[in-house]
Order: sequence, then C-alpha cells, then structure tokens
Amino acid sequence: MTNIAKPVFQDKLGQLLDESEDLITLKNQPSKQYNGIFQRWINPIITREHIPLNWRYDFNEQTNPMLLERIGVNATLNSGAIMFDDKYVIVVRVEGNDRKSFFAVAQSDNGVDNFRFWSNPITLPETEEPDTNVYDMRLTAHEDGYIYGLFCTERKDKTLMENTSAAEAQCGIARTKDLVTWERLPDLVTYSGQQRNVVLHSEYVDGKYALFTRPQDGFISVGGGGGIGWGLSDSMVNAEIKSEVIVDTKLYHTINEVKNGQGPAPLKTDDGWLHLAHGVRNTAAGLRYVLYSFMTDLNAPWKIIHKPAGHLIAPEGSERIGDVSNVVFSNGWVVNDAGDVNIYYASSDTRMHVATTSIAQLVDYCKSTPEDGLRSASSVQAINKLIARNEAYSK
Ligand code: M1P
Repeated sequence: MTNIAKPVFQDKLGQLLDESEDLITLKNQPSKQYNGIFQRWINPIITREHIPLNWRYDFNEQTNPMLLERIGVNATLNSGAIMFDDKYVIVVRVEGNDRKSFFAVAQSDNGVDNFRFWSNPITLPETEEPDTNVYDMRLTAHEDGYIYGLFCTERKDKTLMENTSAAEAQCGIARTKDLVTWERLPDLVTYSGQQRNVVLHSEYVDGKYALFTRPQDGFISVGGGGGIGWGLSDSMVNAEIKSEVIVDTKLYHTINEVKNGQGPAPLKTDDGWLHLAHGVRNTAAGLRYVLYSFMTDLNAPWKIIHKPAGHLIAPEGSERIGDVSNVVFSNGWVVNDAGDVNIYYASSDTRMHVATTSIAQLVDYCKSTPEDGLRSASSVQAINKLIARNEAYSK
C-alpha cells in the first residue's frame, strides 16, 4: 500500500482564498423596501470576513502546519468615506480580537459592492502620549488641500487607576494627501472634559478651521454638556477651540434624549449644509442608536434651518444584532458629481452597510418632513394635516 501524503494545507488555503474572493466579488442588490428617501442594499459591504487572509494567517506550512488563524478580527465598523481618484474609498475601523481598533482603507468602483482592502492597514503615527485605542475616523477634504482624518483617541483615565474601565476620549488629528502616509498632529485642545465625534468642516469660516464637537463630562455619559457642538480654531497644527456653542442639543423624549453626535462632515447644497448625525435614547433593552438628518445655514453652519422629526435610518432586521445591539452609526458618506449620495453606516458595531440616496432626496426630506412637535398631540395634528391635503388627490 503506497502512502500518498495529501496536500491538506495547500487545499485548505486554496479553499480559504477562493471563498474570500467569492465574498469580495459578490454582487450587491438594492432591497425592495421603499420610502422614497433612501435605498438600503441587501448585503453588508464590509464584514470581518472581508479582511485579507494574509493579515490573519501565516501562509508558511513550516511555521503554521495546521493553518491556524493567527490574528483574528472581531468587527469592521464605523468607517470614514471619501471619493478619491474616482473610487469610493472608506477608512474602516477594524477591531481585532484583542479589542484594539485601527484604520484600514478599502475601495470600490461603484460604492455598493466589491470593496477590497488596500495591501496594509494604515500605520498611524502616535503622539508623545500613545493612544490605547483609535476609532471612528471622519475624513474631510479641506479647502487647504489636505485630507484630514479626525478620530477618537482613547487612553486610560489616570486619575481613576483603580477603575480599569475608566478612560478618557479626545480628538486625534492626522492629515494626508494620499491616504497612505499620514502626518499626526497634536490632539485637539478644548475646554470640555472629553470629546468624541469631532468632525472638521470642509471650508474655512471667518478664516479659521471650523469643527463640530461633542463635549462630554465622562467617557460614556455626556453629562450636562452634551449635544453637537461647534467651535473655531486658528490652526490644525495646534488645534485649539476656546469656546463651543451647541448646534443641536439633546432633548427630552426625542431620538437624541441621551446623546447625539455629528456623523460625517456636512455636504454643501444650494439650500444649506446637509448633516447626518446619530441620536441615542435609552430603553429597557439598553441604548438605541439611530441616524438622523438636518440642515444648517450656508453662511452659519452652526444654525439649524430644517430638522425633520425622528430618525432617517434605524436598525432593522439583522442590523439589530451584534456586539453592541440596536445601533446604527455613520461617520462616512460620499456624494458624486451627479449628486448621488452613498451613506456608509455600521450596524450594531459589527459590520458595514450602504444606503443610497441623493442630495435632492435628502434636501426635500429635510425641508418637507414635519418637525418634532414634542407632544403626541402635535404628531396627530401633523398626520391630520397631511390627510386633509391628500383629500384633493384621493380616488
Ligand atoms: O456603541 C455605539 C457607539 O458608541 C460610541 O458613540 P457615542 O460616543 O456617540 O456614544 C462610540 O464608541 C462608537 O464608536 C460606537 O459605535
């Protein structure tokens, strides 16, 4: 009997590579659901399975004879987005099994499928005080010529050493021209306790850099100071905001009763700046994160001019389940020359999705959706008004 060794290692590796390629090249389809405002797409655009195999496996049979995964990835979530060299590019928050997040660029030709990671994750320089964790990068192509990435940098709160969960969140800043080489700049200085969800506005305002902020008293709780804030800085090389005003506050019995945060940088339209943000409320099942939209004045991006009631996108179906369930979160969207908008959002801190819409749809949504009347009776009044208007058109 001849003993022919089976090429188990090579077979298995070949199978993994084929499956990975099949997943990456899978065609996406719009869902059949209709609301006229945006279109969900059926498949997530990036999951942890999209992470290149050579980031996770040692391909050498001598050093990895059982073909074990060496470095696991837990989740691919909150991604910044930009149109770059005519490609839809997202900077994904990749969270390893070790709970550390880092950034990695993935690109697609059409923005709805076939996202493929660039060869290596981003090597982000550190400051003198190294980050424990970095996440949720917002990309802004600023009129100064740089692409800025503002992200959350998290470090141990050294005033509470005995509490191993006590952390401090601040805004880290890096800039690039090619998304490969990044120059790290000092963290943003503000006079609020902590900061998360800080976003650079794309244009100068009064000759200064303008930033949306989210002042918070603690790491999780925003405390008294919550809301989407706004402030100006003379420079981004030593960015400092001396005073913040609140653009959109948290409010009792609304979708942002507990906290909120600016999503990606607002998009400029003829009718004002178009914003995407997340709002958080508490429930018996824990926090619920939804996405909402509003518009601010073209000449005063800190002043809201239209704000529809309620959410634009809420977690639905399988989106509701994940590491942190009942969450949708967006820090990236892309508009093309035709005014089509791709909203990139993560569900339940686990995987990335796309919803497609347009500037025209979102502006109409913001301008013509009734505002939150803050009482049940006002909600009924709004519906009755619509019914009355529709009488002329009902068959
Ligand atoms: O877990 C939900 C989100 O929680 C935080 O957002 P916020 O500061 O608004 O509460 C962030 O950690 C975010 O990454 C996460 O998706």
